[in-house]
Amino acid sequence: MTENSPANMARTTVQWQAADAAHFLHPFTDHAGLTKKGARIITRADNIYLWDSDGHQILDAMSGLWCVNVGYGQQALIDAATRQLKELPFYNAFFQTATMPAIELAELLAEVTPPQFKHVFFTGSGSEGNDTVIRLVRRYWQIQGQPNRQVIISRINGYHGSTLGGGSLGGMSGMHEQSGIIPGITHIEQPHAFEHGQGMSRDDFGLKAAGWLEAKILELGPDQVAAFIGEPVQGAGGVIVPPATYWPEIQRICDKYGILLVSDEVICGFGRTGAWFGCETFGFKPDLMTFAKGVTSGYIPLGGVMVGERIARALIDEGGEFNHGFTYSGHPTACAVALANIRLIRSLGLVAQVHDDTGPYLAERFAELAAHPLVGEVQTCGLMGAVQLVKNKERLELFAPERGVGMLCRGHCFGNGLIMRAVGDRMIVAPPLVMTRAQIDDMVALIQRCLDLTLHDVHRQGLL
Ligand code: PXG
Repeated sequence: MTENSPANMARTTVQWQAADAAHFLHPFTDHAGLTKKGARIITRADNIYLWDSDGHQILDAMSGLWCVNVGYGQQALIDAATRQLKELPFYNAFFQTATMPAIELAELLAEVTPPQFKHVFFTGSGSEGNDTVIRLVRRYWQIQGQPNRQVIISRINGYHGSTLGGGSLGGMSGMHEQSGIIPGITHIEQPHAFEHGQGMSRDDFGLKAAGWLEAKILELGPDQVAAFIGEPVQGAGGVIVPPATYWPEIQRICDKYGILLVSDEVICGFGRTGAWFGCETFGFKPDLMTFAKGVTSGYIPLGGVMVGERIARALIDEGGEFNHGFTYSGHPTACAVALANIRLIRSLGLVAQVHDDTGPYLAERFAELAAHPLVGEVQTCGLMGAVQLVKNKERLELFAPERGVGMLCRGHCFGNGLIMRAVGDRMIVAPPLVMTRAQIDDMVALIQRCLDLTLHDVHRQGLL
């Protein structure tokens, strides 16, 4: 144990694990498996490091869950929350009322987002943000007198949250199998060159993958299609960085058929890609933009949708009442933390740091990992990176999924003080944006060691 806080002293790790197993149903978890193993209890954090209840220090290369952009322990965010909790912990924004932090945050978001955005709709999470997108898009086309435009096109292996709307927009088959999808949503294939574009140039593949959108629009009939939604870089799907040609071509196709373009910036927003928003890195101009996570660096839940003027004007000037909203739309304490967080991102110059310094350095260091015998591809974008594990480097042959090689590697990461995620056999990182070059070196050394340990296992199990 690293500190004598009452919480840590009260029970042993095993006791915490037993209480956890007895009462807490974790998200996206095989509960029986976790009960057997026992959860890892995280007790505190600072900068890019976590500590568990047994006193182990862990390098958090996933920023909590893609969100702690400014790192842990930032006093400005703690002070902002404390001040606001004392002054006015909560008031709603229904019934013609507003609070100052929500107004100020709306103003600041209009400043840091691309120029087409002057309005925001606040939610409590990214999933609620994407449900709001569905309602905004459909309401917009009603107002336009084109109520048949109902269908939203998204992508296989995209992730847009876990409400019924978010899960339906997402292209995760495991979720669809368990609860179905809501009507009026259809999926096209993802722009994953490793999987679908072998033997083509990346640029040609980007155009081909965007062409799948046009084919789907023509199949459905353009007058039935409301919007296309995608993450600039697919995060939960495995840090799938699209070719540079992809998004400009998607934009051209959406413009050609008058279809709304939605950028889900829940992971890519607030500096992750080396610009304030991923759509700026990839050169497109969305009508709507979902955000969450990095808006408060995860210190407190907040999400929302930036609403472009094309939609905002219709909604405001012609829409009457928009029958949608949440108790926590514009939560003053969450908004106060977001204000402090965005100001800190600015004052620390984190976006430029990722763009000019640490992003390129991560790319350089990850390129070295490509030489490892288990690695078939590496990709980075800003401070996100992926390492694809393969059985045969020359033929880019994958391991059988049931071998669980990615999980083997993830186990070694856990055992060696590194949090790195496995998406199948794709190992991914998205560290806090405050990460320094020296810390990138530490992280890459840990990854290298875990790859070696995984290679050793793979040899021992005769998997090569
Ligand atoms: N859109 C994107 C692009 C996301 O990554 C959501 C929406 C939903 O946000 P909320 O706040 O409702 O969770 C997300 C969330 C993973 C993982 O395993 C990723 C997310 C959530 C949980 C797990 O990588 N992203």
